[in-house]
Amino acid sequence: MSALIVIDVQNDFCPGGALAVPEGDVIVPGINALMAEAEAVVLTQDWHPAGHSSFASQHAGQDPYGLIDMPYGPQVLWPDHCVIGSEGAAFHKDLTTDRAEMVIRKGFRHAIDSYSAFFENDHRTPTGLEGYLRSRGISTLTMVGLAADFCVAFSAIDAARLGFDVTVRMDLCRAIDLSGSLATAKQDMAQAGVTLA
Ligand code: VGL
Ligand code: ZN
Repeated sequence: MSALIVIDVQNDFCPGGALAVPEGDVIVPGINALMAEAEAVVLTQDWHPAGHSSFASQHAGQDPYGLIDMPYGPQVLWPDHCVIGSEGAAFHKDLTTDRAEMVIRKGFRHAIDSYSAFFENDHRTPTGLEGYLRSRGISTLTMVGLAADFCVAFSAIDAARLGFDVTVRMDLCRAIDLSGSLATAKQDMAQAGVTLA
């Protein structure tokens, strides 16, 4: 059985949002069309408490898009975004959410970020998505959404390492592209055995 995983199609990642991904909204109609045909649909939602440790605003002297060392490894600092319950954290208004059987929220622990839908940024703490998919007999995944070079790439690489058959529809993703991060993400995905379509 297969599932479509729609990553973080939220207002803050769309034009006008706090961490806007260029053209983040143009993929919405194509994602809706794919959801209509999918066997199962999972949505992910970036979901941070106010004052989250990934926000540059919490680190004196640091600007957004800088890099710091966290106890679990390097972490990019972001503008405040996807704060729990805010309009920015809501799904894009045109995204059809009715087909979603599961919404998985991530990044809700103050001290650790979570790009991947499977593991937090320590690469150890599970979100529970693996167990959910396996217990439903789902072994084939198609991923789409935002941002291609962060949450989509981390999710796809983790899924491939866990043994899922993973395809990323790059035409239905858009990237932040911080100093070459999109090219690196594509290379890393291909190397992990992810199919880029
Ligand atoms: C994301 C940066 C911070 C993403 C989430 O969805 O790609 N990127 N939080
Ligand atoms: Zn985030």
